[in-house]
Amino acid sequence: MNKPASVPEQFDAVVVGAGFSGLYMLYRLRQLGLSVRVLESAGDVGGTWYWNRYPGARCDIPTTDYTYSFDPELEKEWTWSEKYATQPEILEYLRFAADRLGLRPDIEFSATVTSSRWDEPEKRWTITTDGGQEIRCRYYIMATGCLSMPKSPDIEGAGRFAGQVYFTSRWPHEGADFTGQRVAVIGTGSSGIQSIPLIARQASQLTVFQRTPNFSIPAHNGPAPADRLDRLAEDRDEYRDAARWSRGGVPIDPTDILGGTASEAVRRERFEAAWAQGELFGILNVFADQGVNPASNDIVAEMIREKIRSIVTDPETAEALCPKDHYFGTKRPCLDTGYFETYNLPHVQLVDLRKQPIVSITEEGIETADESFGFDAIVYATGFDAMTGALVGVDVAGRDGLSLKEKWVAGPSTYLGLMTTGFPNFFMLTGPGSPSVLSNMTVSIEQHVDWVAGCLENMRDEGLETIEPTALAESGWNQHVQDCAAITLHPTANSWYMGANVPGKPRFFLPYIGGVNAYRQACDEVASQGYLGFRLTGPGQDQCRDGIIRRMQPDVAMVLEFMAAAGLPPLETLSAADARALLAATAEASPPGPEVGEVTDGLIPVPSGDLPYRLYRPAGPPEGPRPLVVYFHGGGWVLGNLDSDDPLCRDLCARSGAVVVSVNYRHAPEVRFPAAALDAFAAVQWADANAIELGAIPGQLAVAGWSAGANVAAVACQLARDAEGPHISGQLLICPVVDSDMTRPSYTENGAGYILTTALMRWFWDYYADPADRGDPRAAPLRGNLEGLPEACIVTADFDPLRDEGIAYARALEAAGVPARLVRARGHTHTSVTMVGVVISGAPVRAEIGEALGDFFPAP
Ligand code: N01
Repeated sequence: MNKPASVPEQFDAVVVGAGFSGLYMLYRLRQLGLSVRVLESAGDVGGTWYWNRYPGARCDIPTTDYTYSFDPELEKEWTWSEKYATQPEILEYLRFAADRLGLRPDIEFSATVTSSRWDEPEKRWTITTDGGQEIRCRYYIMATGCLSMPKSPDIEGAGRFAGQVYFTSRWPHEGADFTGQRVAVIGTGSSGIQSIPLIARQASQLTVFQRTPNFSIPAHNGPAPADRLDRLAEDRDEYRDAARWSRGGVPIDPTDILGGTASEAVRRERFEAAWAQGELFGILNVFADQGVNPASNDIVAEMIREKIRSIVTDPETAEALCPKDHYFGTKRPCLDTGYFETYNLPHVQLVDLRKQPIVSITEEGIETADESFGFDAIVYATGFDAMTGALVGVDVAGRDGLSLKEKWVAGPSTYLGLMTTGFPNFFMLTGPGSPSVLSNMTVSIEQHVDWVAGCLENMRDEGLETIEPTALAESGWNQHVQDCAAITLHPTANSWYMGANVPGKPRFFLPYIGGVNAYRQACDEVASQGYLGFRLTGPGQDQCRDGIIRRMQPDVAMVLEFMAAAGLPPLETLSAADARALLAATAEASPPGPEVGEVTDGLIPVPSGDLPYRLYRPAGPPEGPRPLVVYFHGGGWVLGNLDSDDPLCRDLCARSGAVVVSVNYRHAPEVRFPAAALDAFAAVQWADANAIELGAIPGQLAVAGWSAGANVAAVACQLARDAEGPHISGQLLICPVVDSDMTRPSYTENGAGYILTTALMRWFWDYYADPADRGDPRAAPLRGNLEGLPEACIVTADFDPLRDEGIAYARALEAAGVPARLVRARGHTHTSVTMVGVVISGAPVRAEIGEALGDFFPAP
């Protein structure tokens, strides 16, 4: 029912789409007393479940969880018939919900939004539909779904085929009958994998064209899972709450078992249990580290490949069906019913497009590099322009005519996946940068809708008219989304999560992988902090609390949470002996760091006695001497030893290709200032004099250290300069202590909560040096003469009390004519960069450090 274009209708809000998200949004907006119009291009409610009617289409989240949870009454009135419901049943459910909640009067069907523009003076959106209708509204909400814009066929000759053509994503309402037909299916994603077994039942001949084999596990469909039903019956609210605060939106017990350290029996048992259970979040939870650790992932992947080989009788077909070019989970895994078994049927053939690519679609069928196939029907199961396609598919013009498509040309940019700068009052439900497709959609949808409703309610109560994220908040969120992805294996895959399935689409990890729980927490904090990162305006009002909601690297935050949960006592409350024991226990439990060629321990004879050292020699060529790095461990001159920094030394050795000699200098309180610094200098002199014996190139020596170790390394450089030798090629100072002034802003900002605290630093200083000595350049090298020192690489971390003195040292060195490279470890703490094998986001920083170390020496 299209209205004449002349008089724009006015609504408080327009919602585009009447699927799961649009329907609930409408319900919530109505509750707020807003006037709403939902525009839906389909002829009925249902969204994805309206369009995707292909045979075998089902949800792959158990129906106990793939359901609205906002209304207990609604829940009571609907009973799902099976664990994974069919498309008709889910569509029926959404119809039932729309009717039960009386939503239909506010929905206009067969109305496709073609364009929309923001009118700044009026502070309203004007929405235009394909019928020429214009609607004006204050709030414009896209409930358009993540997988709703089919990917256009990108195969040569696609329009030429004379037979029947079907798209899984636009299946005819009357269905398709393939009885007696020769059918081709192109694509083996979820849609292909669900439909192929059913198409095979009808077709006289089925040929599947596979470009990338996909991981799939049996759905084991049947009655809804009894354990979940029991939990729901016992305490529905508790169960739903557990889902809301879970990682994926379905309650599971996250494992802490690591693939690498689990026994073969445990690995097998966990995998078989997940295989038998047939749930996505089960098979993604075999090991805690399978999403981030290639070796752990390989264990799960290989077990799935074993299953495929055991099901498919023809070995060549089985091998072609085994995914090998991506890590398990980095492309969306599938649940199937008899998928692999289908290839055992005599009339079903698999064509491996990696071996024989499609050359063209012809009038009669499909021509590959090796063969010509004749077909009566071709089914495209080729996927979607995911997450952004439906949003930029509408011509959306924000402030000053800014087009969404143009703004996102290099990839989507959002704040919380909910809004984007330049587009006031424009909301996206499950947009890019939110968990959406990585989660149980129904849980994520309800969270988004509730957040938007809460936001609009707040605006109404405060008399505000517009809301828009700031550029800072948005870029901070984009960074966080990418940081979360970067520590996983996901960016390695050519997946639709990465935009890799659509030719020309920027490669950009689209959803938020930090978890439904972490995401909800971030959204809640934004709201409770006065809508941090949003500008809100209204008559006589302009509010903005600008800021970034998540600046810390996600794995660093996890480590801090883990340590807080472990309830360890603050080191500064312990005696030196107890603190050392605690640190030794931590070192014992830490991953070992990378393999190196050779590790030997020895003693350095210095005037004060023998200092233990450990030498690390890189593996592999070239044979012969290498540059030498003398390394000093961290620990505030009180703690630490050769073991505490062993993984870091291995890492430095492996990355730089230098021989690393780690020196255990004497510690306070037993021996106080300046013993540690003098030991360091003596060790450097010894290493220089014994370079040949150490397998090093004479004259190519650098020093390195972390924290207090960086302090003594920096001091050793000053002492060597003053003594006119030995020659030091460079100094690598990781989060160094270079001053005893504890008043810099980083001490205020980061003085508590990030492991190295102001109190702990005070504890270290008190053990190490008398207050009168703390200004001595051998304690505070920043206060010394910096001229003529070796070039430096200084690493500082955002959440380190020592950050600002590290930066000050780099600047002071530069001012004294000493080249100083400053590496800023974004989102890191004082300790996290050094946590080899624990904090994955530290690896790129250490790669940069390794490169800097290499640069100290002449090219080999
Ligand atoms: O699409 P896909 P889908 N030549 O992109 C191939 C959800 N969903 O519709 O991998 C040859 O996954 C392509 O090959 P490749 C779910 O989130 C859920 O199946 O790009 N082949 C791939 O094999 C899912 O992930 C359910 O090399 C071409 C396939 O087509 C998402 O929707 C059910 C090609 C596309 O797979 C999308 O699934 C269905 C070409 N030119 C979908 N272009 C549930 O169970 C593409 N391909 C809830």
